[in-house]
Amino acid sequence: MRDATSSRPVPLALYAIGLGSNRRHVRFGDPRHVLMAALAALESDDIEPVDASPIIASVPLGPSRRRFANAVALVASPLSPPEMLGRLQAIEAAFGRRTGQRWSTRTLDLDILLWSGGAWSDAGLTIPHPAMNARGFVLGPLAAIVPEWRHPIAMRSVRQLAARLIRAKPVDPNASSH
Ligand code: A4P
Ligand code: MG
Repeated sequence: MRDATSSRPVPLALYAIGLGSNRRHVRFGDPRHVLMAALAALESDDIEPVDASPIIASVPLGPSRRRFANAVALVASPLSPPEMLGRLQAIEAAFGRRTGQRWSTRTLDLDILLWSGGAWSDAGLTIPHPAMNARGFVLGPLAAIVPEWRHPIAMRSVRQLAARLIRAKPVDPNASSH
């Protein structure tokens, strides 16, 4: 990837993106297939897929009763965190995500979990994702692809955070995979 105004390479950042779905898509099918389509949709001129976790099935956290499919993608990009959030929201919209009700059933939810620049906080965006350390459906897939990535606030690796969560919840219903 190069800066359009010069031949200098633009520095790339790594992002870990959390994907979730618990609603069928009219074209792509069940939530697992929605995530497969979303992983493909992430790739663009300035978003380069690096790795992707297995897709797991997880019980819903919160009021929704439908099971989720969850996964994590690792991508490299010159985009800033707000630019990346804008891209993710455009992809969510293209998948027909309903907005308005928090934690409602959704076709596609894309969250920025971690960024190689460390922490980011503004009115519309917080990185690391504030809830990630308490969620097996995030830490499990994340540990499958970037176990050594150090959470910049907890100062622990993803592997350590995942192990700590499993110890805290010995029977983790979100650990099951397809
Ligand atoms: N926002 C702030 N930080 C971030 C970030 N790091 N990544 C802002 C993405 N967005 C971020 O999010 C609301 C606003 O958060 C965005 O406009 C953005 O500016 P949203 O995705 O529009 O709304 P939401 O997803 O309904 O709310 P929230 O709080 O993000 O919900 P979560 O935490 O994403 O939880 N159970 C299972 N098993 N699996 C799931 O994937 N997901 C949820 C949703 C609930 N239960 C689940 C799952
Ligand atoms: Mg979200």
